[in-house]
Amino acid sequence: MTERSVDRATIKMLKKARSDGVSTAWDRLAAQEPQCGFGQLGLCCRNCNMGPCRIDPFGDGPQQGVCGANADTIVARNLVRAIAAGAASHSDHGRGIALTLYASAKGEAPDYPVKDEAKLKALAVEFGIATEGRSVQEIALQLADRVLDEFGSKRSSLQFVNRVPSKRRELWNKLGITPRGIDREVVECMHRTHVGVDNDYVSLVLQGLRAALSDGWGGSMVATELSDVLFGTPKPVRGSCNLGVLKEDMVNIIVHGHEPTLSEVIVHAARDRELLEEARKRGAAGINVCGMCCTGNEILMRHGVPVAGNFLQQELAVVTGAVEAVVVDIQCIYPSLPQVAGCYHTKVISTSPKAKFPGAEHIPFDEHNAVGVARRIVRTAVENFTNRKPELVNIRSDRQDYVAGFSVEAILEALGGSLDPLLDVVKSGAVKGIVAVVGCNNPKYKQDYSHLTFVRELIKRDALVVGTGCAAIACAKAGLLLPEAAQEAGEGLAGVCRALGIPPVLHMGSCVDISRIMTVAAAMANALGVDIADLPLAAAAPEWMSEKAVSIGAYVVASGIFTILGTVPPVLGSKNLAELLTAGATRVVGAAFAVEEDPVAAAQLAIKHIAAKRKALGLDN
Ligand code: NFS
Repeated sequence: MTERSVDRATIKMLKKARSDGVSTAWDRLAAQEPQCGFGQLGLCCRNCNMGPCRIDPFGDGPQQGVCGANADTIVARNLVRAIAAGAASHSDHGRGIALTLYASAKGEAPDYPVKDEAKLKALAVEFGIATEGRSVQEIALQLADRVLDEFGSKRSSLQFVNRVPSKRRELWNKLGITPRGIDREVVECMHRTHVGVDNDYVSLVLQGLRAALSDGWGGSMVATELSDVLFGTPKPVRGSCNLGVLKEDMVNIIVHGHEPTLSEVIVHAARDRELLEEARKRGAAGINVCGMCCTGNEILMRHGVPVAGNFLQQELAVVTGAVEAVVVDIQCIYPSLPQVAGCYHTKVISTSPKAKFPGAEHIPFDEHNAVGVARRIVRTAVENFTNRKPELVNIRSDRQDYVAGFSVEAILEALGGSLDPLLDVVKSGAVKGIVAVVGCNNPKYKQDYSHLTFVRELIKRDALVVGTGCAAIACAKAGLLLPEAAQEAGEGLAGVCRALGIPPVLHMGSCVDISRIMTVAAAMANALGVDIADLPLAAAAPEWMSEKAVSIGAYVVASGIFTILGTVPPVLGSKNLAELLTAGATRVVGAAFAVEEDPVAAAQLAIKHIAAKRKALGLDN
């Protein structure tokens, strides 16, 4: 099992899964092998019913599909559709939050009052909405309305694009990739990739970038900013993580998915006196809510709720035999969960009309009666406690403390109110640069190994790491989110961490919160009067797997940040496209992708890139 993960808790539970006769993602991957070579290269097309078609990568067989599309067109169309799906996922999540704010402002969602009025007002000002002498409700209603307009906007640019340095905005305008409506760019991707529309791979990729930008500077940013308004802007908070956060003597509820709307009220309902009494009557000492994946990140950032693990651990949490309910909403949830749960007493409860799971119990979530639904869900879990099979319970003690909650506002506060101290240590070279490490786990690669190796190599070389998503949870499990982890950092970075009392890896939230990283990058560039592409920054998704990660990578590169992918994307079937993404893009948007599966070599690439940027800025002369 050590070839599957570097995480001890994971390895132990994989052994238990095997002895319990439960198959996991790793087993299903083995059953899929060898995986389809055409698919891996991005060379199969199912976009119309003259197909499916595939291009022979060796040049002996067909080089065109029935419609005449060649490898470049097919690979580009597939890539653009992946970006569209990823952007749609983040953006639809953002829409959900905007609709909740709208309902809250109209008095129709009493369980969601505005928690951060200062942030509401700051955003209102950004959107040109008057705040003087107006009630929170009035401002919230107009802001929600205006943000919802961004999805199908008639404007030529999204509002948050104004955060971007002018040099970059001019570049986007020149290239015709300034994102307009959030929905519009996704629709245009689907239109252009329909049979017989856009067949030029460069033109297709540019639209892909525009859709991705509508995610990063649109849907994701909406999700982050309005979540802060509704649920509070994160501040540094201590918590603990890994499967050891489950408690043998308690009702364990795992909330898994992405939208904080659900998890926030479940956390609340689990503190309800009557439900706690019910739990005690059934012999439980209390109710223990834990997060999983990005929903875990949302509630850990705001409440320090423990996180049971990252993407590849969702089935393993059930394998502990100690989980009464896994409550899911949307995204990154395995369809296999009800099947695994069937081997234990665990109930899988789906809640979103957008995401149903055969074998799960569906309790539809309703933001107008959120706490009522949350209580029903928690009660279902409590009632399930007596069905636990003690002979199948095995919670290992692996747990690790961390500090998370580094929103932009929290970082500014740690710096004493302005970005200057950060810019100063970057200029002095104590911090060489900043690297964003984000994204998933992927069973094709040893779980957490690439994340941790990459991050450790970077902090050793004085690069400050900012993380989100499953990458950040990997760092949390390894103790890298503690201020004490500064001892693993190089002298310069360690000194800065000690002076500010921060860890060398800052957890900035869930995947939509990569928008926080973009906001910081833009603010740094604006403060220095340069473009984002001029800064000593890099990004990496060492173990990515989802279409959302493809969209993220695309908007990060289009924003001017060099991005390293640790798992190979399905684009190698087109030499032209691969060249465009890994080299040509630098000439177009000032940044490109690199693909490097070895995390040590990947870290060297990031460090080299940062050194070049420092030199160009005249910092190390
Ligand atoms: Ni983001 Fe990957 Fe999912 Fe979060 Fe985890 S798998 S792209 S990190 S939970 S969204």
